Amino acid sequence: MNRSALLQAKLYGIVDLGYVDPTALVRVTAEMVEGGIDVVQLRAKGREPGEIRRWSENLLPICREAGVPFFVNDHPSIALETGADGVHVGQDDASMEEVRAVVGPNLLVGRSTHSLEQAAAAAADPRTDCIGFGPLFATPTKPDYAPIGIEEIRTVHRRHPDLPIFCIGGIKKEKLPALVATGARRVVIVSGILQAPDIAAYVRSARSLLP
Ligand code: TZP
Ligand code: MG
Repeated sequence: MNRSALLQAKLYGIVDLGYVDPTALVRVTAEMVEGGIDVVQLRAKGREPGEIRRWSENLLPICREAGVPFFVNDHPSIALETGADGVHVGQDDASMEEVRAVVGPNLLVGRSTHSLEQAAAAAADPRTDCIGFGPLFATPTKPDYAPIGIEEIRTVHRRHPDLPIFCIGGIKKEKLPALVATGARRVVIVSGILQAPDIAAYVRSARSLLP
């Protein structure tokens, strides 16, 4: 899996254990894939590494079969050991040097960014394959972060045309037309997807709103 898969990606879904019971992980991931999700991430804050490794092993084949890149949040070694396509790290996680020392040159590495400055720093580092940019709106999924709004979306895309930028935070499908109009090209939706009564239908419909 290389960075071009991320450039083509539009809709990134996170299977977040804050919303999904472990017993439903496989079903939810399969429904996201069925709906046409472009990237899947497993996010399991505060869970045991052994559990995360097992869940990652369970979800990876579903994504692999569909050609969907699979990321593990926060744990470079689990991403490497389970054969995931990538790892996603935050500003307060390991440096890119440390992450690459674990995962090597081939895994995809994503980094959360919360400002134009952080996006520029990530874009300047060729070891970073994609970024999350947000939270755009307040969200219970990441409650401790101030929303950054949508004013900088156009600027961040203009400044970093070759970097896959995924807008994130408080995005529901109803907001997609306005976000696209302000220059967003790729988005992450977490709770909107995971709380939908029909996950595959929600993903399909959100995906269709991203040109
Ligand atoms: N990083 C920035 S906002 C966020 C993360 C993981 C949560 C997005 O979740 P939701 O439910 O789509 O607002
Ligand atoms: Mg993290």
